[in-house]
Amino acid sequence: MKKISIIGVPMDLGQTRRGVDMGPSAIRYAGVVERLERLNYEIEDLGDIQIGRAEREQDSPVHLKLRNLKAVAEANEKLAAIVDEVVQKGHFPLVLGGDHSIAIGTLAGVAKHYENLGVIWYDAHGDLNTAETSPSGNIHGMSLAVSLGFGHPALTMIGGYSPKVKPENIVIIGARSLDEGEKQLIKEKGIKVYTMHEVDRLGMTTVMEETIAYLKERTDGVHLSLDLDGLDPHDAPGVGTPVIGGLTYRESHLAMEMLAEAQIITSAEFVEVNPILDERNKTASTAVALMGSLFGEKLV
Ligand code: EXY
Ligand code: MN
Ligand code: MN
Ligand code: MN
Repeated sequence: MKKISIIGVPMDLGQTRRGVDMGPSAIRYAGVVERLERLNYEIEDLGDIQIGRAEREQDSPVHLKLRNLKAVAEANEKLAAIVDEVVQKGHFPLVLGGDHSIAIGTLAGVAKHYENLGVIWYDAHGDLNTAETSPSGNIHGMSLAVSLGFGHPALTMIGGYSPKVKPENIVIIGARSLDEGEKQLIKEKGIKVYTMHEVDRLGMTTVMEETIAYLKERTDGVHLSLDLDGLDPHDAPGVGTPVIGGLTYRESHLAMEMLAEAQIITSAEFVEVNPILDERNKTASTAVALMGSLFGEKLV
């Protein structure tokens, strides 16, 4: 039987809205353990990683460009070590966020186990900023760039190595809010992106068929980093940086079902669930429903 280890990361220091630290709790309340047990997985819930405190501007010279750098780096080091152990013992790491800065630690823990780790970045955003290009100084908008080796060494060197992932092994799906510096990095590095424009034109079936074929050809494992703001705010209102015109609940289910069928996903994280901004835990429940599909739930 396949074993899944759940790791909660109540991180909110990678951005400025309160409440995303309660994401792991909300996802557990929405029944993640029961849902996956029903699919005959053995679940080990490792609880939550401890997160430090918000820093003050006067205590950190880079605070305005890299908010809470020290605390974010420390938490991600911890996360990387735990994820590393989980992969080592042959379990599937399922990380619950927390803001998207935690992808830095997840990828640091996972990537060393693969020659060519693939990454699906399901997100309204690219998270490809550096301190120089970021309009906000929020590290959750930098996590993919950091994993590519771009950014402050306190972040890029988490886990003791860099980079974690190669640009040609990444597929971004659902993008509709990219900053200038991010667009430039995408072009320069040739990162594969299905913006909402391509999703609209091709349809989710083709997007996923192409994504799966592309990653199968070049990678030996695939990490799914699913930011709930990739979905339309109508379906996932409980996120800190909503962007209209997103992926629907149905499109997202289809994507997860096709990934389950292709059996390519080797680790996953679901991030940016903010219960304070949510409507009756809808976004956490959506996350759990998508996890159900990702792990093989069928309608009949
Ligand atoms: N691109 C903007 C920034 O870097 O500040 C917004 C980033 C939002 C990141 C969200 C979680 O995916
Ligand atoms: Mn075991
Ligand atoms: Mn994100
Ligand atoms: Mn996002």
